[in-house]
Amino acid sequence: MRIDVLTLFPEYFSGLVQASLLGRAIDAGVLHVEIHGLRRWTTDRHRTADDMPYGGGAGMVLKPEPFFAAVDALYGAVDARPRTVVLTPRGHLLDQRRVRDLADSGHLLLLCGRYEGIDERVHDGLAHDEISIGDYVLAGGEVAAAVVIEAVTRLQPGVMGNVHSATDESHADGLLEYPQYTRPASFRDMAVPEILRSGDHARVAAWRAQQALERTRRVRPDLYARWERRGGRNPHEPRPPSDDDIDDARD
Ligand code: JFH
Repeated sequence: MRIDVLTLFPEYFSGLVQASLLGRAIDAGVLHVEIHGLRRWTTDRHRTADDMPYGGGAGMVLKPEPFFAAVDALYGAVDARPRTVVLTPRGHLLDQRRVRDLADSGHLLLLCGRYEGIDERVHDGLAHDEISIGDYVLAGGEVAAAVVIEAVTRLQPGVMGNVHSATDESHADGLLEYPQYTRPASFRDMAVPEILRSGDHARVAAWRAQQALERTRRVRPDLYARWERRGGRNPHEPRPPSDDDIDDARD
């Protein structure tokens, strides 16, 4: 998979691409990441990428020209463009289903804004999706792009061995994870639950399911309600399509 990033702050990504998961994926040839500094496609002597918002209001908005110039220069024809995603607080909420979908695109382009955001014509003319990583406001799209890169990378074949097939499926059943323990059996007066050391696999499974359920009800009543609505079991059943599935495809 190839992931390109367009950003005013390319240096934000230098540590990331060398970090263990991504670094390994890149070394293994499973992932190719290219970070592009947006200022390269500015034309005035001050390398200006932002301007005041039409209609007034606080802050600055990123100009459209550098984004379009970058995309033209990097990919040329419209049908040669990667799947282009803008990170923005107004986007579709990122969840594991969307991560899976992005991970299946062979080539992603992540557009990172700053200040108050990006000129709407970039959204209209270049973006296939708008994605938010959560309902809080970051200072720019870079951290959100890093989240997407990491989540998508661990789904690439060969990156994780097979550990996520099982765990992600169980997360996909819509419940939070059960508590996990490793040695020692007792640590600072905190003991590992006896059931987990019993070797009774059926009781272990039942205990884990009950723990997951209790935790979900307490911490994530929204997930719990959905889990109940869906019949209270069943990993990964196809669900009826929702409006959120339809992203305005451009080009
Ligand atoms: C980003 C920023 C918008 C406007 C009401 C809430 C926001 C500040 C580019 C993604 C997630 C981001 C994110 C992504 C890209 C940019 C800062 C944007 C507003 C109106 C203020 C600039 C933030 N999931 N959170 N944040 N900003 N307000």
